[in-house]
Amino acid sequence: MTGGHYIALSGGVGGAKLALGLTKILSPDALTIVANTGDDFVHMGLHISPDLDTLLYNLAGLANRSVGWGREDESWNFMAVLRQISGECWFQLGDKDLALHVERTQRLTNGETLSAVTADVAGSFGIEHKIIPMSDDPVRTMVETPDGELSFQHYFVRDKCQPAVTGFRFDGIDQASPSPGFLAALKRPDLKGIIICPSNPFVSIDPIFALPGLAGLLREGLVPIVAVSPIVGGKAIKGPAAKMMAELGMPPTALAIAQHYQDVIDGLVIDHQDQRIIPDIKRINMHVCSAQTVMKNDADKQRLAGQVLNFIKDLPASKISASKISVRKGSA
Ligand code: FO1
Repeated sequence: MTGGHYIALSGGVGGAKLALGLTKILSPDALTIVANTGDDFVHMGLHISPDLDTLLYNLAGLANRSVGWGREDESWNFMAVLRQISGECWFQLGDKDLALHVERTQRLTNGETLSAVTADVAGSFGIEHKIIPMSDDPVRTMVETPDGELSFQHYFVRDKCQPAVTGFRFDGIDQASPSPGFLAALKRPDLKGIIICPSNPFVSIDPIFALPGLAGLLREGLVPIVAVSPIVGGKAIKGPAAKMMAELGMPPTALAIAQHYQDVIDGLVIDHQDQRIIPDIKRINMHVCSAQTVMKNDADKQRLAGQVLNFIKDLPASKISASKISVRKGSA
């Protein structure tokens, strides 16, 4: 693997799989994983950071691999008593998971940054790779529906993604800055590429790109940006991405993903199942390659990570079309 540094942008479940694959190939100094924090919320007085925690648990080998969030070998005594005393039970907090939320809340209340707390927890879990929040400032994804706005976790967990979405708002984004670790990675002279993991584009990736100043930093870096489509064969592997696309009037296809990211990315990795749309993606001036993007085990994750890195290496910055550079010169 030639040297250089890569940034991976990730939400929860799907993104964490590719992030894990990348850690099997890239050394800790060659990779920075940036997690969406738009899903964060304060629940029963506790600051919960679902995408950061999904990444932490996946990289520490502690994740509940079947459910996709939380820890394996969890116990549920806290929830059992909470139910008994008629507490809020729509959001499941395992006993071991709870310790992380209590400790994080305590340290944030004492004035520590989310980056600092995350770095310490990662170290305690034996994780050597950098997992950092997109921002240390509060950003909260609000889901717009015909009946008004919902906080993300109310939409996703309490209401089980049932409400039709009409749009999204990232509350706090105008006052938020990219986290120090994110800024440092973007400014590294050896930065070779940015990888958008197969997470939900609207609620896991768009909040990251919405950070003020990021477009300008992407222009300065001027490195290839590649995304892995979270839509395979017309549906999302997990989560509400395809349902959201349909509700937003977009066909739930990898081509629609290419169009959604069109002004930002230089290349898209799609699944072999979607090879027939390769000409359509090339027609919108985007590089494309197909791979097995459905990751069922660690070997799949590592293989896909290798294919993404090979793809991104073949996209020298000079291939970034003028239109993208102008967009990256965007107002932000
Ligand atoms: N998702 C659920 O569908 N139900 C839950 O009860 C739930 C609890 C939970 C606790 C901690 C945590 O870090 C994540 C949790 N999630 C739960 C997943 C979470 O809502 C999603 O991972 C993200 O917000 C979307 O990726």
